[in-house]
Amino acid sequence: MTNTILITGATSGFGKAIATKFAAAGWNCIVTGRRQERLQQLADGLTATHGVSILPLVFDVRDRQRVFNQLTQLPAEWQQIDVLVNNAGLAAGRDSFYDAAIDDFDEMIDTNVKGLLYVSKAVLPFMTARRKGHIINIGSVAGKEVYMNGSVYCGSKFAVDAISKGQRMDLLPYKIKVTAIHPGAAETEFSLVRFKGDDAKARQVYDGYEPLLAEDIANTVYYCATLPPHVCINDLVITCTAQANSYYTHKE
Ligand code: NDP
Ligand code: 8X3
Repeated sequence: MTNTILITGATSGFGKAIATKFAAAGWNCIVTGRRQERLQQLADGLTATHGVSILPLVFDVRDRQRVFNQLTQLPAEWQQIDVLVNNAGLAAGRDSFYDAAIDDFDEMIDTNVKGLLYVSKAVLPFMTARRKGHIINIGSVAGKEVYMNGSVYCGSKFAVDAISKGQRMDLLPYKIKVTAIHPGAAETEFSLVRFKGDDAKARQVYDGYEPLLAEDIANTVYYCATLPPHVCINDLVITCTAQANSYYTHKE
């Protein structure tokens, strides 16, 4: 039987690369995001290239009602979700706590933390019913060490780390794996979003070293998702070779 993966935030970056990786390996994919046109293009391209089924679902993970409407009423043939990747997320701004906008705080907490909770809760009954499944949460090195001007983004990713640990313990009786993957700097649309469309500022983040690519994270997710049933990677920190942690990146 064909495997099914659900990936949130698949219109760009890690999520798009994860969908592409799994579709190429013959998995059917549920892909989500807010930008409908991009999702449809991705779905059409993956079906045409790899002959798999793709279900695009447009919703904002912050909208609790829509998350539950969309995910709890999936067509029967899409309910056997083997892997859920909670990837949708963002940083909004890089400002001192004093200067930062409260709207930015809301956006990060609502997306990175509450969105992940809503999607997990909506999908979980399909997994517990089968006593089988795998939740892969995308955290960050920012969820391991706090850096200046990143208090709330870091806080949201510390929450992802803690929630992943809690989910793992609570879901043991249901044989559901929980993996948290914590990437360092990767060149996606992440910095463009963080700096609200300021391309020059976004590019600077990746100057002077070779950052991770979205495909590196997709390969890592694929590795974790395809281990034997008795093996679970619990927690995985991945950076480019030039980066040691949140604080130290060697730039030339
Ligand atoms: P991108 O900006 O390239 O992609 C983010 C994705 O999340 C998009 O598909 C976007 O879709 C989706 N998304 C954002 N907000 C929402 C929302 N409210 N509802 C639904 N979907 C949403 O960034 P990345 O691929 O880099 O980021 C993916 C994840 O990886 C994030 O959780 C990020 O925090 C994390 N991360 C990124 C790192 C990096 O350096 N790039 C490093 C460590 C972690 P749309 O806008 O269409 O809704
Ligand atoms: C994204 C990586 O270092 O910008 O989570 O926080 S970082």
